[in-house]
Amino acid sequence: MRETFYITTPIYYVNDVPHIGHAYTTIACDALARWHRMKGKKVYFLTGTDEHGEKVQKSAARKGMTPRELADQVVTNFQGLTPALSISNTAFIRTTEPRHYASVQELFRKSLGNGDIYLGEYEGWYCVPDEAYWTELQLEGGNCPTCGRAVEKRKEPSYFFRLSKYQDRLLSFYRENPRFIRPESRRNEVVAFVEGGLNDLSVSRTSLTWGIPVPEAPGHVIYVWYDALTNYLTGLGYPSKTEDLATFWPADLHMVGKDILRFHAVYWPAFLMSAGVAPPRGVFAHGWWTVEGQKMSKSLGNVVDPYEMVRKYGADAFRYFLLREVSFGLDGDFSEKELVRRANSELADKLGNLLNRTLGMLGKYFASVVPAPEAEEPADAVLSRCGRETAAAVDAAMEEVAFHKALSAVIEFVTKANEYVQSTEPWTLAKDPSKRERLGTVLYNALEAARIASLLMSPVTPAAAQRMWETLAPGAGTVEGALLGKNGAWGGLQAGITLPKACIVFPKIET
Ligand code: ME8
Repeated sequence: MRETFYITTPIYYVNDVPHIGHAYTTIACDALARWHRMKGKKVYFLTGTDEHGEKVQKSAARKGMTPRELADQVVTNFQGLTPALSISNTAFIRTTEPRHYASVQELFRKSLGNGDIYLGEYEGWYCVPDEAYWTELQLEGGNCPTCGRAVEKRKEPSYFFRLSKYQDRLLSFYRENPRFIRPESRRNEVVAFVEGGLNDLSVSRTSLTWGIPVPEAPGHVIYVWYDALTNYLTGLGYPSKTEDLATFWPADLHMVGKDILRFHAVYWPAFLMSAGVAPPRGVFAHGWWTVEGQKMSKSLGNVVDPYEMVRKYGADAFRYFLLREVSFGLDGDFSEKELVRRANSELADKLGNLLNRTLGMLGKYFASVVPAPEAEEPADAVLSRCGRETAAAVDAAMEEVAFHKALSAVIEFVTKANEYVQSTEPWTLAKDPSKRERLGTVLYNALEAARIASLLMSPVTPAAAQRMWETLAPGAGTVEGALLGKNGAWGGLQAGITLPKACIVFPKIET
């Protein structure tokens, strides 16, 4: 049976337009989805929108719309990210879909039935923008500990989830699954939080109407995080026993920002354990972007619009920068100047140039027909070994969700391939007819390095990789459909085919 891989993005609130944070999570998931497909796995990649809750209700009221009208309008901005950013998601889920109501209510009913959800009364400090209650102790300077904004005292009848009961089960789950929470530093934070003791969690609201009703409890609406997390099951068809559910659950990876790790790594597995559903296999928390050294905020007017970045630089360069610039998991600083510098010096000057200059020489010396490689010299062996080692290094990096390592390995390989061309001097070989075989071998190897690089880059720069691929492997299908095992071995470039005289996949970005 084919191995499977189920990856999810958080579902995004429709009270706002997409920004770099949304683009980042989605692009990271897309790169992983593409990589696992290339390894021959059957991949399910889910993204979508979180449409209930107080934030959306309030935003809509401010705009004089119903929450549904606002959701219908804003969702198109998130759905539009798929083509704009070259995202290969399998499906898109909206929490306002009837199938999701059925799913959330079923999960909730399971825990009501076994007593893990009970009716009580909630009193606490509520942060409206974050939709989170805090205890007196958790407040920082009287404000919300995550966003720093003012909180308000609230009291209401509420259903509670018996989270306290799951403390030990969660801790042993973390122990038995050391890779469940990544990166390691975040895992330690979560473990410490759970070790500190868990309070039961309020999972319904009476103060709110925009949400999924608690089954058989008029006036109670299910807490937006309980609703939202369940999307990962709904997407596969839960509660119906669908083939997708049997094939892809438990999820391999929920990719999230560091601010929403606790919901995914503590509450979500506990809800599932209570309902008798297996918890996911992994949660990875990435860091946050500042913009030119400053916190991104509407009031500063420095919110990065992914659509604008794509218009200015293309999706490939934007994707590349986000995944190349920081050690995945840590915070980073977004700067357009840095984006342009990296795109020009790494993508255009190194990768693009390797292909284009070699095609130029092939045109000049071999009428663009790929020669068969002849006797191998030490420099050739070094290059092909480097190609094989790079593929292995990229694989290891992608397994540990370290995009920056994968990309720097590919760029290093491309740099070596350019040095190979520089040191073998095809232009000198071309002057000596007795060196014709050697010249052919050198050009073959340089093109082969570009072919391998295009395959390894394709999860991150899919459009350029496709152009390189159709140039170097005509008739081999799309790079999206390529398999590492079948297409990634050194020597896959076909001799005897005619290639174009030039191919500029990464034009220099003018500033
Ligand atoms: O949290 N840098 O939705 P959301 C990097 N609906 N990532 C950032 C960021 C920044 N400056 N700002 C935000 C929600 N993010 C819930 C999720 S899932 C069941 C429900 C990331 O629209 C943030 O970390 O607020 C999070 O992963 C995503 O954008 C959230 O978006």
